[in-house]
Amino acid sequence: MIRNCCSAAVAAVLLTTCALPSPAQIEGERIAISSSHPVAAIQDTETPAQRDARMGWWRDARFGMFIHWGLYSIPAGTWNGKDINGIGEWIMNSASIPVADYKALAKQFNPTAFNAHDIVALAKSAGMKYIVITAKHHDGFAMFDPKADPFNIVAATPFHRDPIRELAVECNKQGMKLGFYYSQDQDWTAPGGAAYKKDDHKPPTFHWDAAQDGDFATYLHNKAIPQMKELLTNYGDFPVVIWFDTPTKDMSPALAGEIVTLLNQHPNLIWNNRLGGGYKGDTETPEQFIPAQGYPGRDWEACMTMNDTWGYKSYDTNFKSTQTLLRNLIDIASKGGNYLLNIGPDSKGNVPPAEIERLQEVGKWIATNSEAIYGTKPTLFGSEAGAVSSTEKDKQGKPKFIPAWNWRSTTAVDKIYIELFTWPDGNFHLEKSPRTVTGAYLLADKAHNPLKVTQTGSGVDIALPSAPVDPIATVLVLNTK
Ligand code: H79
Repeated sequence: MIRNCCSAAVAAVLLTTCALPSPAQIEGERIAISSSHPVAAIQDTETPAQRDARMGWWRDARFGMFIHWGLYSIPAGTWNGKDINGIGEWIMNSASIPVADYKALAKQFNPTAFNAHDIVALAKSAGMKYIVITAKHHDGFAMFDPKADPFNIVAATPFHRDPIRELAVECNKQGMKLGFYYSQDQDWTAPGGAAYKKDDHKPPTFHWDAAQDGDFATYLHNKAIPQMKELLTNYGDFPVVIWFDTPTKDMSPALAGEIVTLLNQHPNLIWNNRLGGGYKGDTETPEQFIPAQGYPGRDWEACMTMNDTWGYKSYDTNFKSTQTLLRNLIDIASKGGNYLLNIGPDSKGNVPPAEIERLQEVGKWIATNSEAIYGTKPTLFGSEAGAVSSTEKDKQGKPKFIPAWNWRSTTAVDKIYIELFTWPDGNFHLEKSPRTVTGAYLLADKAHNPLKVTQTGSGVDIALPSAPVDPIATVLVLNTK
């Protein structure tokens, strides 16, 4: 008998089409199904305990590396001598490059400097716990070795190597997790796959070459689903994540259901909210912004670039400072999210030095302060993140959230971490402490020399040294009960 299920109709659907009706699911408390799907996804049928177990490593991880790498790294933001505005991996679309011309780039792609060991080691040294790489972006070029379509790095380039396999091997060796980004909806070089059409978006995002004409379902059946099958089965323990993107209305509930049937065969897999067809997936995915309060009750991951592009652009040097990147990580952790921070290797496979430098600096901070990031829970306060303006409005006309950057907080069972961005003069003062503070020290101080704690009514004062240990963020640890 199915208990705790929303409606008889959904229960019937579950019984007839769900791939995984195990006894545990039938016995357990069921997570409510929010919309009726032709195929129940694992998120619809698992118990909260099963969900916690599946999401556990991901929730603890907090920091991952996004890699956008593909043929677009060859033009690197320039086409026919013109700089093309916008994000580098969109150049085929933004410059309306004909399919045949874009496909011809494959013959020049020979990234001999690519070194999977070094990339995984870079992620490790940055303190990242997982990598998500573009197995196929919107341009339709596969960075792996699919039998399903010859437009791929092994068959169509002089490189003839599968960087996804090399990364999988290295991730295994170095204890890193690996996930795949797969553009399931847009595929600008496959007939039927140029999914951003006139109806959905303003020019120049509709298809621009007759070679793109075709039927979306045919594209999905002939290319995307077979390739996803190969990605899900040919790489050992990986992927642990599938990162979908840009669903349009072409991805009907029925077509998305076919993909879900495939995903359900991999019960530990985590996938995001961008499949389409009404599926919510596991994670919210704010892109290029950090939500004011996170997403209470939902797992979430902010994906962000270090400069203004995902795929390599030779002239984009607008890199954020290490301070900004690190404070973003802390801000996100304090709101219960993960930070998926992008690198964009060039057409030889080199990671831009500005990216390496920043990642190593972030990693240095984490090496000292990891305890305040991994496996922590969100802030017990909240108002330190900022406040809604009484005068300014955002783009939607709602009161604008103005972030504050004095400090953030993360939480453990018996500790409160305060990540101080602005160094207070003398004391760190908490107006109201949610727990009794029994002691305090600076995390960077290996001796844990106690700092003076003074109770002030319902609040507390912590006496600080005159200067921060790290001007970007110094972590104050409060022992609590
Ligand atoms: O993979 C990265 C992006 O390529 C992808 N998501 C991240 C993770 C993404 N696809 N679409 N979008 C992000 C947003 C779309 C932006 C657009 Fe445009 C605005 C498409 C058309 C107008 C930017 C400007 C790209 C072309 C012109």
